[in-house]
Amino acid sequence: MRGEAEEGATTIMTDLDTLARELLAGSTRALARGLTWVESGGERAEALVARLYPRTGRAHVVGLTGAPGSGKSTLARALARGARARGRTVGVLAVDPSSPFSGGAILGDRIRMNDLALDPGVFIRSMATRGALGGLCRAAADGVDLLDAAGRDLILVETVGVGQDEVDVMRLAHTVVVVSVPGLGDDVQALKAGLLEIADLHVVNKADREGADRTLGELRSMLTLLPPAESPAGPDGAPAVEPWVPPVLPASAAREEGIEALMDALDGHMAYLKTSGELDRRWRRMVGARVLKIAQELVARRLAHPAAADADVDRVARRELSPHACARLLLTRLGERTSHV
Ligand SMILES: Nc1nc2c(ncn2[C@@H]2O[C@H](COP(=O)(O)OP(=O)(O)O)[C@@H](O)[C@H]2O)c(=O)[nH]1
Ligand SMILES: [Mg+2]
Repeated sequence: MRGEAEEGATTIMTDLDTLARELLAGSTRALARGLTWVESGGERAEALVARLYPRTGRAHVVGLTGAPGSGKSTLARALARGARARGRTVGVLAVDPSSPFSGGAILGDRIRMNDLALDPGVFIRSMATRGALGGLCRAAADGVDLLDAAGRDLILVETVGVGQDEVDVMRLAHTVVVVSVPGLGDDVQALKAGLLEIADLHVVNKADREGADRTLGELRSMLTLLPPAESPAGPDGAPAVEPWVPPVLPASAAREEGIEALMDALDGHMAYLKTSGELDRRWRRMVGARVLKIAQELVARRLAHPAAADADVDRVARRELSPHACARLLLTRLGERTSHV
């Protein structure tokens, strides 16, 4: 938690060059400060990402998604420990789209993850962007860039698997892990949220509980109903590689069971992405989606100044202009304005 002393100390670091340099050198304080910048967005966040973006591309970005309470945070912590045991550094971004009123939950996450706080090789941060249209995705992607540039080998992005925004956050990951728990309800929920389609890996967490085997079986048979993945051609005309079949793995994050197998599967997926050439294609899709999100956020924020449209809307009210023509007019004007929003 930030106190006055730290605030005071960090103000001398607000200079972009210093911040970027310290972040690249691995300073966790600079990382924390930078994440606060990208959380609030705006000009300095853009400038920081612009500075760091060329230094990204090393990390394996893994998305963890699933219903609230399925154990994503616990799993992130277990994976962080496992990765540390393999000599890797870790960054965890818990992305929370909720309103200002749910600050308690965010704080709770921070406290639960505290036992790893003494290891500088694990950096954990909850991120909230309050009500900003598309801002969640933008901030999450920027946060991943910062962690990547700071040299974190494994980046875990945790988000509740409800709503389009969160599915979009998962599209920023190389590997998407969908977390379910024993019991049918959650599988149906995953299906509803379109999560089955984006899963590269399934974890049935809380396998210490009754019914885990049944859930594993149900999930596996549900997956056979999905259309088969296209067999990707190898890079440079190499023979086609077998399509990836998402593994369904049991785990008990709380007891740290099944974590090694899960880490092997994560490595296996990255190896698949590389050998199949899918990594480049996926990366292209990832940045494409990201650019679009940023553009959407910019447009949404500019349109959020209703005064700019007042005169035109008056004309619509008088039926001098159609609503469609007015909307197009607004967009044209947006393109003409160069001001930073
Ligand atoms: N029995 C059992 N409980 C777990 C396991 N993993 C997490 N939990 C518990 O489930 C609750 C929700 O966990 P949390 O990680 O906060 O879930 P999240 O909302 O998905 O991040 C907590 O009380 C955890 O202690 C597990 O493997 N087995
Ligand atoms: Mg959580």
